Amino acid sequence: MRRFCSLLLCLALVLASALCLSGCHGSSDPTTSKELFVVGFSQVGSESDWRLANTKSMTETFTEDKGYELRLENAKQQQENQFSAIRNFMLEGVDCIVIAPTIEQGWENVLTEVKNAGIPVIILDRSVSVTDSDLFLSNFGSDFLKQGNKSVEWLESQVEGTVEEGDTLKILHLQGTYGATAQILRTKAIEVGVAKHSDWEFAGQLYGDFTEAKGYEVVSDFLRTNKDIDVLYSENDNMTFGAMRAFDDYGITYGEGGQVKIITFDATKKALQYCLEGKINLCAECNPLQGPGVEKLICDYRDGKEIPKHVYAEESIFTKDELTQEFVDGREY
Ligand code: GYE
Repeated sequence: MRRFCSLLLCLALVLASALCLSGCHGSSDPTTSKELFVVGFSQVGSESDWRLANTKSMTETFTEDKGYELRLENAKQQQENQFSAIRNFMLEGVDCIVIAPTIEQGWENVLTEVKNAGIPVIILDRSVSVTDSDLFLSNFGSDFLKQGNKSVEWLESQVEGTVEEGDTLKILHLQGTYGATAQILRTKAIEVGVAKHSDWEFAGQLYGDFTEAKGYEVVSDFLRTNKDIDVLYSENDNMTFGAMRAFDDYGITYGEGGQVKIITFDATKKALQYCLEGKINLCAECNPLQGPGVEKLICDYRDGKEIPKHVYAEESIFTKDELTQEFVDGREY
């Protein structure tokens, strides 16, 4: 009887540890590092508030008490740094690699190496342009074209019938990192908008690399020779903040009742606050809280379930009318 009991106990233990290893929702023992599921995460950088919130979401999701070890590498916006981080992850034999790619091109080789090493890859936030879609399990991110199209539609609704005969609507376009999906598709939306309306034109298209410092620098330079702007279409909040400081320096008014209408992407807390105060006209949301979604994909993969190739977050656009102080205060990022 005793023997039978200890046999049962052994069986129960084996079963429990198997569940710990494969079940994503149960907790495994954090003291036995062997049981942790190791995720190598190659992050773009720390260029924006959006990015910081995205990194935080990942570190708060993949915790030891939930059975994970997250190895985070900051690429400082350099694709080369991502390649070496990923090759190190392979050498270390991590269980899964999550990549937030800086730009779309150039991934074929390194992803083939990872595939040959048998390590699953999840692409986060932006996308990669590869011919073999088996090089990654899934792409969890945002529909950047939809964000751009919604913003352009909003602009159409605002300016329709307001541009005088013989005049044009002058749009200053601040662009993010060239070649990044967020840049390519937000740019596409406004370029299509400008091509569609004979009375819209670009006052300028400036390279802001998604940072506040660069946004301030290039808009300041621009304003030195040209102040004839009706709209700022800025591909992220931080570049917008930089542009707003440049407008302030030159005494150019913006927002509600101002000279320049501002459209910004991300809708982080600070931008929403400005929107509520009437300093920004439109915030197109881009949700950085992607950790839980990535974890769900990893769980499903470990459970042998079918994984969708693309998962897009639900996102909306905000004007002052959709906002309350309570909503802005409750914003997590
Ligand atoms: O809009 C920007 C960040 O790829 C969605 O990158 C991301 C963009 C985001 O630096 O703030």
